[in-house]
Amino acid sequence: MTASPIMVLSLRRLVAISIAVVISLHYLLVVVFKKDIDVVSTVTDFGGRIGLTKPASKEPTNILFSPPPQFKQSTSEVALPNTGSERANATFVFLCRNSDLAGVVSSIQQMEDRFNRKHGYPWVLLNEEPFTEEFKTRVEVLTNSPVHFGVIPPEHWYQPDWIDEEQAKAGRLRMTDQGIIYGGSVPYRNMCRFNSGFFFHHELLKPYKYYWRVEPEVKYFCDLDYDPFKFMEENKKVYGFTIALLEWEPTITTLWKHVKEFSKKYPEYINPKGSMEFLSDDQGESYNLCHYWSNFEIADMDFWRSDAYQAFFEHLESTGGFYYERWGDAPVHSIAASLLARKDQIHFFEDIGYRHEWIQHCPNTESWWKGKCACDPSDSFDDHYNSCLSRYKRMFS
Ligand SMILES: Nc1nc2c(ncn2[C@@H]2O[C@H](COP(=O)(O)OP(=O)(O)OP(=O)(O)O)[C@@H](O)[C@H]2O)c(=O)[nH]1
Ligand SMILES: *[C@@H]1O[C@H](CO)[C@@H](O)[C@H](O)[C@H]1NC(C)=O
Ligand SMILES: [Mg+2]
Repeated sequence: MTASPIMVLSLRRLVAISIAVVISLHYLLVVVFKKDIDVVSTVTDFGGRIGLTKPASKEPTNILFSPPPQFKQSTSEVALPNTGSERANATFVFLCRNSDLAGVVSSIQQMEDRFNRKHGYPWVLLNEEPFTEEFKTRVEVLTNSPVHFGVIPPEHWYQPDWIDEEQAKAGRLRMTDQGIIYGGSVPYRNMCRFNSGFFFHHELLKPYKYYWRVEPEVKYFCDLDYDPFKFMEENKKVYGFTIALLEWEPTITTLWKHVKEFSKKYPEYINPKGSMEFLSDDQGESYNLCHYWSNFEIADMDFWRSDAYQAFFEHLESTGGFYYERWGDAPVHSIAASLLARKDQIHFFEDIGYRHEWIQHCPNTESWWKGKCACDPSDSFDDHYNSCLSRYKRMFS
């Protein structure tokens, strides 16, 4: 079949239009890409990254072979006037194993996307054994911020020799029989003790005051349009949380007894403006099991480094309870923050949407819209009967 004159005409027109479109697209792309490249080079100038060279930010000779997209991740947003000097004295802290890699990558990427890409806070990853090269590379590609990988000194990690292993083993067997999660695990106890008493002494964390604790496989649901570290700094906060809940009693059977001993021994460390009401429903006689869930924490390491907390930790440590029972760092941190800090120094980060299996906090209404939160505001632990949030809120009403 031959083409009719009309079809030939429209074919010519089509070719002409196509050429015009291609030419204008080319110019458009040149302008757009050039803008990106300029921004990237500005970003490199105030250098968030230490020790890693950024891909060339020079004008590429051929625009079509400009840097691949992953190197342009931080363009317009980083160009906002948030330079190094505007950062708080703070870092992320991530305790993890090489085997946690997939969950680590997922958590860090979310944190970068939701918050840190605009700020450039450093990351500190800690492990009781060295991270593998693969691990480091997979993490480093996720951020333009400095990433520090550290090994934990053995004395900060392993069960001390003075612990009576027979007694510790009996405790583990008992908890295994009771069906308590990680009840039989020694590494889990090492982890809880390290988080309670040692992480903030690590060489890589010494230069910082505030930290945000991150765990593998967690979710950050919302964009953050402010800097929680600056918030902590400006408001002199000591401890920030998103989820508060009840502890499993069999894991901390004698903990409260030792806390009461500590209070008697060191009354000078107990803060008169503290929040015993959060911990106890009978003025301190018994523990109501309420604690802040420590897999999310934004807190002040100088508080953990203080004489008061050091005395508190030393007192608990001397009882061996981290190994004879299974004391979590969450109740330990929470009890200390409640007794040694003023209650107004403990902050509920209501606008940070967060999930650690199987519990989540999803902000409601206004902050949900503002933060573009990828969670269901009606699916939030806040009002659950095992939540301690109402107890926290009651202290301020
Ligand atoms: N390096 C290292 N990190 C650990 C070890 N055990 C736990 N962690 C880390 O410590 C944090 C808490 O451990 P998790 O296993 O998440 O404990 P959890 O949050 O109470 O329980 P699940 O998340 O429900 O398993 C996480 O960041 C882990 O990656 C360990 O033996 N070595
Ligand atoms: C950050 O905080 C730590 C701990 O308080 C302190 O030693 C360090 O000097 C601070 N750094 C800056 C730059 O203020
Ligand atoms: Mg966890």
